[in-house]
Amino acid sequence: MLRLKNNSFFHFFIFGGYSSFFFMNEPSYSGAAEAWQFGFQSPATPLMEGIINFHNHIMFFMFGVGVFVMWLLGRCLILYNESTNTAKIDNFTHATLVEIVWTIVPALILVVIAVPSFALLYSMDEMLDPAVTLKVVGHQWYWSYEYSDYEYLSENGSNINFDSYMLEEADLVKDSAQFRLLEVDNRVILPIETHIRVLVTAADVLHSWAVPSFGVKVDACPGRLNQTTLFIKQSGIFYGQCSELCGTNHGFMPICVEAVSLSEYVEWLVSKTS
Ligand SMILES: [Cu+2]
Repeated sequence: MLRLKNNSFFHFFIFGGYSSFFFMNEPSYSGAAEAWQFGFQSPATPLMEGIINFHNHIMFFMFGVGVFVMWLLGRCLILYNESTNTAKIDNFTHATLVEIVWTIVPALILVVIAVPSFALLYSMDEMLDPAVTLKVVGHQWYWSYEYSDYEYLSENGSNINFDSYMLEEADLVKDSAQFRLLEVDNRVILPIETHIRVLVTAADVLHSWAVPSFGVKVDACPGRLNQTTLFIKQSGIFYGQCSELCGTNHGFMPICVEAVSLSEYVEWLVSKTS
């Protein structure tokens, strides 16, 4: 049901709505891909909502332009057919009015697309005084995570850090909601409705930390620290995968984020540090 409310009219009209219609009876919400999915995953951050809205905005123009160009092509095929050449449109070439129109109209369409595009692009770069910092390190072939803000919580001043490996098929709990190739042994725990800074880097080769429901895909480059922001709006389990070809097990280093309430997050922190 969650999928439905997130699809706007245009998205529904074009194709996303059909996937919502057929998959309305999902048992429970998790941020994972589903079979025969056409549209986006449900957005869990304002950024992903912005991305989906922008997609719908562009699709509107894309369909208009597509239909118009196809119509023009069809007219050309009919009117300029060699055997039945009935074209009597001498003023169509070197016609100043037509040339003004087909220069200005596409320019206006580009402006209407560009303005929200830049707004979205710059808002994705915005870092609002984060309350939590998560450091993500890509390895061949697993992720490791560090929470560097909580040294004072532990007695020996150590940070919270752990590795996150994919669970093998044999280790999955039968009849549970675990996904093959997406479930990990140690999930990332993050609080909802909190501004989170994510710092992404790699230890060996290029990786990419990507979670579709968050609208996040950040390259993990060795020797370089990339930054992105997260504001998760709903609790749940969100899956992603490494999105930069990084070697043999590139497809087997999934990302699993568990978004919980702030109080549950604090409980988890305490259990990790004590
Ligand atoms: Cu990778």
